Amino acid sequence: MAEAVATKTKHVLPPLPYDYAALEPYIDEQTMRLHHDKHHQAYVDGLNKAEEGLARARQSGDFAAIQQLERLLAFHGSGHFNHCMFWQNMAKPGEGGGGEPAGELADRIKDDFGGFESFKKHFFSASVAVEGNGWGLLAYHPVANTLYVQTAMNHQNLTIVGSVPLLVLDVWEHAYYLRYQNRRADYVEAWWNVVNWTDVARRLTRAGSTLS
Ligand code: MN3
Repeated sequence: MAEAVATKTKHVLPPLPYDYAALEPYIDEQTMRLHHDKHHQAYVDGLNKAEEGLARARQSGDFAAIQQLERLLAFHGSGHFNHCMFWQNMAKPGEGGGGEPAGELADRIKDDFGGFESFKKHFFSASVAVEGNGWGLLAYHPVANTLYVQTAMNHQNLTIVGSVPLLVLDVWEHAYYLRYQNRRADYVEAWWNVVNWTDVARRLTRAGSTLS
């Protein structure tokens, strides 16, 4: 009897939690449409394709393409999940977007970075300095019980295994080029106006932060 191929629900593109124009003037509507509908969709499709390829390999027992399949899984899987978080990490300016963190998140940032302003400088510098395509991340590591600013080349390279991202900033050119052209620093500076700190704080709690 042939072994059944495990079939999983395909990944789907989640809708934005706000209008395409909600992050204006900091992130423009056209960028959001292309970024969400085209770029993010491509990662969803790529992840589904990688998972299908892996399922076929298991079924046939032919693992000749395993190295490429695992690479595609990491790239498109990280691309998909990073973007899911990125949209949630932002909100309309003045209506959830912007301002400063509060509560435990603010306390942790003070403990681990010396304060919000020094965290911002660290995160800003790391994000602007990403070589080529990548991300700036604020992540919590449950083993170290520490927040780290990290960077990712492409979607995943250079990050610390086991860390839980709380806040991610896409610095691929497709995220800002239409409005900011080559001025990535201007985009990163403007982006603080749309950060949804409530969402970031919720993720810290869910990650099991044990500040005491
Ligand atoms: Mn992107």
